[in-house]
Amino acid sequence: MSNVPLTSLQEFEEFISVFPKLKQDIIDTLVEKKINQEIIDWVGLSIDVNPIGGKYMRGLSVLNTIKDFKGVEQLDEETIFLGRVAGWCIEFLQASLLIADDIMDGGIMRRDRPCWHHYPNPLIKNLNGVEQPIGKIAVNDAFIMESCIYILLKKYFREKPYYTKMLELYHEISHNTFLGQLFDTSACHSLKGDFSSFNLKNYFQIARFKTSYYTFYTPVALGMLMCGINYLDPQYDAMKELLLEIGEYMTAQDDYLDCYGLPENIGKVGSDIEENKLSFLICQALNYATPEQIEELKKNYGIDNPENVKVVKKIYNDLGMKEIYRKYEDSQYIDFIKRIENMDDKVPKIVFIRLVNRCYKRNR
Ligand code: DMA
Ligand code: MG
Ligand code: MG
Ligand code: MG
Repeated sequence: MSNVPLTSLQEFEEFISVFPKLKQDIIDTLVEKKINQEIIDWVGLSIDVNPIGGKYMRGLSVLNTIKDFKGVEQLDEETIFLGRVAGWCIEFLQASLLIADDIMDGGIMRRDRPCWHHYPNPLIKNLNGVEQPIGKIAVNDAFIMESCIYILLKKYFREKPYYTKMLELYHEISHNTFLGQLFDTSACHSLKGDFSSFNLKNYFQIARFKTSYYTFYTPVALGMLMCGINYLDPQYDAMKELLLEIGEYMTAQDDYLDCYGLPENIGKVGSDIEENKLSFLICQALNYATPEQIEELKKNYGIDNPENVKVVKKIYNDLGMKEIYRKYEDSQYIDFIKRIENMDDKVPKIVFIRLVNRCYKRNR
């Protein structure tokens, strides 16, 4: 199963090559509205920066799913192009989510550049010699990124028989993600040292809502929809459950990398401990810690101070967190592969294997 190809460099480049056209489509709608050039430039910059620079795992997965269901030889140019457009729409959703997420999480870096709300503001240049950040307008830019989805869907899919279903899918999974983000941020606003809601059951529920739906379920559901398959049919319930669990797995990895990943690999600076996040690592730590260690965690977790963070990381290390994680990552991977092997063929197995392999042992 490890020899299933991930996305080729060529497909990666072809996916990216569609982007300038989509940007132009969006800009054209602003020109039609006779919007000021300054504003058009602002939106243009936001489009140049925010959806770009990620791994494009979500975006690429739509066309991969179509290929896996139909077979590459069956695809015409239009279907391939539309698969990429639908994929870019998920990347626009991701762009909007990340802008908002970085505001809520106090992010500094994203994809090796400043988070959008810290990004140099193109309209207020060097006030008193000091560069000004985008700041609060970033909230509105998150909305604009999200609205780009519907400009593109309307332009390219309006005449398709599945257009309404596609809109419903984007709306529903966006809603689920927003709920997940609410759950995530409200959990970390609990009193410092109050770990009463910090358990793996809550953790995986948050992960499912904030990540799984838009990251794993949506690309596959979209690909199926574009192949004329009703992904909502109960015969695909097991598929949905597996995809949501793969999303939980990827979120646990994100939390591990928040603490142990290298900024040059992950393109961001971890802050889950400082932000009092209900993260995979703190849940695991609470499962293994002695009462004394739990007391120390209560005193030091959720404080934005390097000394307190150091104490938390030392406890993680004393508990053998890297080993706990490695065991989880390996055993979960083996479990996924076994389940995929035992599934019937309603969904080509390669759809899942590609996604699981994309995650396994990732460091970025
Ligand atoms: C982010 O979770 C989830 C969404 C929907 C963007 P997170 O805050 O852990 O992500 P990151 O570590 O990338 O900031
Ligand atoms: Mg977050
Ligand atoms: Mg975040
Ligand atoms: Mg994170």
